[in-house]
Amino acid sequence: MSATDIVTLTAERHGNTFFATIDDVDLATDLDTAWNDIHAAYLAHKVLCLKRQDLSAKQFHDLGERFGVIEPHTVTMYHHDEFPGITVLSNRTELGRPKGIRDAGSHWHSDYSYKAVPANVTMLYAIEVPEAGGDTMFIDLAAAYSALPDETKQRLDGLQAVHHYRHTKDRDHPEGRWKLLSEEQRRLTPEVTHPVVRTHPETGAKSIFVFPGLTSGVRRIVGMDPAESDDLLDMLFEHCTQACFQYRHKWSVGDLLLWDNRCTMHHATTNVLPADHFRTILRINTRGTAPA
Ligand SMILES: O=C(O)CCC(=O)C(=O)O
Ligand SMILES: [Fe+2]
Repeated sequence: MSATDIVTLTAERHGNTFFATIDDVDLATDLDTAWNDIHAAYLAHKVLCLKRQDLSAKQFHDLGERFGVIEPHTVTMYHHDEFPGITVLSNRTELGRPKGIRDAGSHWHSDYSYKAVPANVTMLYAIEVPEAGGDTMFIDLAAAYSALPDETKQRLDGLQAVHHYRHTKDRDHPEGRWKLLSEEQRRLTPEVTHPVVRTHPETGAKSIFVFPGLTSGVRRIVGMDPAESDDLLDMLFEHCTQACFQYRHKWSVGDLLLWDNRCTMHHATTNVLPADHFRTILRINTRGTAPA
């Protein structure tokens, strides 16, 4: 295909308000011509699954660079040998050592929301997947915001929340992955403040931007009495996690799943994946902009 060909991809919507699959693109050969369509589909559907891809680490990395500046994962020990911007997620062991991160987040979260500048896109590319299990779940937080009563929207207007990496009330909780961090990494993850509702810089849509995951680290709403803050967060979390805003993805080898962290949250299920059900996935995310 020459660079002047126009590609019109077919995106099939699966969730009520978001999540589409594209089955007619081969990123190994068509990235230049398909890029504009992929980007438009990403903004329109929020989560995209590009089916049946067969990519080298470099080709996967090239797609990441189209989305922006690739940001290496906070946990550095599973970076890909050749491309540190790629992180390996896996429950395999190699030479007696874990090959990758076994569980990168079995709780509702948005990537790097604990940083002053959270992630923009996250991309996962499936190398091997189990026959059953290891699904990834998503929630459309723009749809969840739209469905709030006007009165609640007004109440949320202007509120800010404090986020802190892997904050848990119980510091010995087994999911408290902060233990893996060096002193230096801990120094790099201080508390940050973000608006409770953020406006998407490219589409202008508003989304809820607080996350209920046990370890995703929303500590409190700024300037609010702790009981009132807890009640408001609980109400928002219950609202967002209703089935009507969710979609659950079952993986196939070759799936390249990418999502917009500015208007969605996601939940791995690898914490309950049996140890002999192997799953190996390459991961990239790019740096976004400060939520506003
Ligand atoms: O492995 C998964 O299903 C998702 C992991 C995750 O949350 C991430 O890579 O950001
Ligand atoms: Fe994640």
